Amino acid sequence: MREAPACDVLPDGLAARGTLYLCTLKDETSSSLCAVLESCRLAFEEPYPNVMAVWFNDGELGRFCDALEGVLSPDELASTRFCLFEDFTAPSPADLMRTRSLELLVDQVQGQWLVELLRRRRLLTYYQPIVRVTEPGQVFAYECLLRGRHENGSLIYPDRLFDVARATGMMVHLDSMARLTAIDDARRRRLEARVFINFNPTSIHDPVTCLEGTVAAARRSGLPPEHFVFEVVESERIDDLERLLAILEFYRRAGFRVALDDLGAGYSSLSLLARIKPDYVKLDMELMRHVDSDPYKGLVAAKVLELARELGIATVVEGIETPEEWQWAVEHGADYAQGFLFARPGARPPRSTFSAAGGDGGGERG
Ligand code: G
Ligand code: MN
Repeated sequence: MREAPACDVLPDGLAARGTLYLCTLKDETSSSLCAVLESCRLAFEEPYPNVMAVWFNDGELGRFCDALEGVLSPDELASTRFCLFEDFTAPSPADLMRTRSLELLVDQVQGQWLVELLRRRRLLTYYQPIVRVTEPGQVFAYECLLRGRHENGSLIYPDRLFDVARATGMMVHLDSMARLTAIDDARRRRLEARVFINFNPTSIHDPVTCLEGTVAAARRSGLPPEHFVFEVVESERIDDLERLLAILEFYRRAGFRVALDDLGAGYSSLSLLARIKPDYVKLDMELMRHVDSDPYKGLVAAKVLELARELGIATVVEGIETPEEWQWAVEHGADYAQGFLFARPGARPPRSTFSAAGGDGGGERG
């Protein structure tokens, strides 16, 4: 297990030049490694069988790790050990304690890319409207969706950002910076509508220090706290309910609202709904897809809406793509809706392009 990282301090970068020692279990792995080293034109020698000393300079570690992809199997990556030195001296016996799996080096090198991205704040917010089900032409709120930007300007999608962050132990950093980016952007745009901001509680070890930055940014924004709704994502990964409750309590005490995201997806459990009593619950798009024509989904979704109503929790149906799905939401008393039917996410907060009167769903209002 990695140690809990500090939320606001980015991990140190890797040495730019030095010596990399590699030690493999098998001769075949060594041969594959030598081939990769040669293809990268790295200078190396084999002081012992299956031990390689590699001299690297600026950028070469990155090229080496990229070149490993698809050459070494995951098992080989995991079983090969490495040790890194910032100079060109030979290791001492004490350095045996410092060897780690090559898998981790690849993670760290990938993480370098993310460290740079975060340092240079190459993150931006996309917006997707959330509408009142009975007034689908009016924007009630926006969900803030994270995007990264490559140096060449092309977009990086959140799945990729979060995969790398998870693999490199940088979830706290990415998640916290995503929240700050969303809050600052909302402030700059003086958004009148509420903003829903995703947050990943699995990345928070200490709510007070980790969330202080978020609370301070929201206060600085001058927007009222109830303007911000924090959506708990990946609730299926939450193994410590007490900690989650403490985090939500912290947000609420600061005047924010909270939502439970993706209910009905994966393992996201109904019991969480009753335990955490969020202000909003979002029904996952997987559950809503063809909800109007799939009797099983229709029944489950209707029951979730009923339960939320009894608990006094506002409901948001996600991923609405067709007038029929929207119509179902009207008939079953969902409060709010989000989805491509109304608008796709955009860099500038989009309007809703679907209205009850103009929609080809018939235009009746429930
Ligand atoms: O899990 P969460 O609610 O944060 O998911 C938001 C994601 O869902 C965004 O990436 C957004 O692009 C996508 N999304 C939003 N509305 C729709 C929709 O109607 N259909 C599909 N397929 N994806 C959607
Ligand atoms: Mn969400």
